[in-house]
Amino acid sequence: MTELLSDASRTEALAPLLATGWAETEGGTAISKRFTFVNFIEAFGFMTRVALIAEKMDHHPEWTNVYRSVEVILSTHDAGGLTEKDIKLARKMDKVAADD
Ligand code: HBI
Repeated sequence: MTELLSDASRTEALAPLLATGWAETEGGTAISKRFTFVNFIEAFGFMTRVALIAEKMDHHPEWTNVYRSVEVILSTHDAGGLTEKDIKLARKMDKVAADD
């Protein structure tokens, strides 16, 4: 099972993600971000691409789509909080969103 991030590695890993719009949820067990696209098709395309990546990683986002925005929450349920898997998926999501 993937382990929770230590305080030091968590701080280091989170800094660049917080700079791109990710935020720690209350209690610190997850990170969240709202991605906004030009239209529904772009938003759904993002979700489709991320779904393939998530399945490959065996790590799945909690997310909601409303029209052209996608609200994402990442946490490792098995570990009860943030792990390297969440950090990796967050980085990949930022890449997919930027790659238009
Ligand atoms: N996705 N976000 C998230 N957190 C998990 O703990 C998790 C998952 N996807 C699959 C998964 N765990 C499985 O490895 C286990 O439930 C077997």
